[in-house]
Amino acid sequence: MMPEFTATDHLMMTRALRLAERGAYTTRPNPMVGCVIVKGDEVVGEGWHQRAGEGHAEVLALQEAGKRAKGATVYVTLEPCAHTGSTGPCADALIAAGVSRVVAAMRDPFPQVDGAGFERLREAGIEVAEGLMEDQARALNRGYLSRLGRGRPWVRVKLAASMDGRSALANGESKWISGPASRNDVQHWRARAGAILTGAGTVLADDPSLTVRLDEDIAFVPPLRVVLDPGLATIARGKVREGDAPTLYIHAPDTKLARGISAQLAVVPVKVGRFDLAAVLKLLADRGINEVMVEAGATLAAAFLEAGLADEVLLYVAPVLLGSNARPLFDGLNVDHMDQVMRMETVETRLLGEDIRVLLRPRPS
Ligand code: AOF
Ligand code: ZN
Repeated sequence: MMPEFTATDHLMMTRALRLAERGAYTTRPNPMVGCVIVKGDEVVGEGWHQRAGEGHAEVLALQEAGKRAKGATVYVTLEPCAHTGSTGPCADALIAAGVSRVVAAMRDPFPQVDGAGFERLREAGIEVAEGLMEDQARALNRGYLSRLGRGRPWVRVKLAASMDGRSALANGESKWISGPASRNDVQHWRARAGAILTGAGTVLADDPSLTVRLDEDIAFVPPLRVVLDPGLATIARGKVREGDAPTLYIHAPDTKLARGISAQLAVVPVKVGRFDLAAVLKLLADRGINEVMVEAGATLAAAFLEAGLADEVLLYVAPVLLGSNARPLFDGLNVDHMDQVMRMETVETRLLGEDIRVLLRPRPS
């Protein structure tokens, strides 16, 4: 039987979801989790998971609530954990505090939890209701759920285009197509990604740093920079090796690192001169990466889409015309017939200064 939720339940879960979001740049590889404790009609405790290794949302909220947690209702965006990881089981802490009811948005698919948290609470006589605003909770932790459920991160391909759908001039120049609001917006998407992935061609042509540049008061954990470089041709150069963020080079088997250079390396099989992108993503998932942001050239962007491995396209369109000599957004998506056309769904549009940001997802074929 579907549990009935009241307007207050919705309001409090909305609040818990907002709190969870505050961890977007810092909780990885852990999920974002928010918690609100309500006694009567008063909020007596709130918390959100801030960093992997630190306190869980429920524990922080219980600390604030103190004795008032007894007999209270707890709203939490993810099933309370039943395992001892870096911190103790939240289910036990809730039981010890004497709460009466736990409302959770969704089950935690983490193998050591996966229903065991709910079971433990119910065994202790606590009323448990699951599934309130589950869609929103799932959307919040899309990357975490992708890694656990599909064994690969959520992949977001970022692109910047002119109004006529071009990415760069024929000579490769692409600087300053999109405006300052777009460039700042990109920093926030980078901050929430576990990894920012590019190709050797982009390192050579654009020399990107792929670091996060946000206002000083915004805390973030630097994402891993990943360079797909079969022959390790770019290893000794580029801003991509500078700064605080780690850099991982993925190369083809049998490629040797030049003497005197040290770098973080991983090998992935190559098929007809191209990396096996599914293997690249598996490798990143195994390293705890929930979300990957692809910031590469037209060939790699197309390769992710063609392989069915792009979950999202984040497109910034600038009000500028680059003309017919300019380069296309994708190189390698060969479409000759209508039935080969790749159809996408527009999830969201937004005006950023004079640019338009479009978030797209491929339609299931
Ligand atoms: C919760 N509340 O706030 C979070 C949960 O290493 P640990 O101890 O932090 O455990 C990480 C796992 O705990 C993570 O994979 C997920 O299953 C769960 N996260 N659970 O009850 C929280 N962050
Ligand atoms: Zn926990």
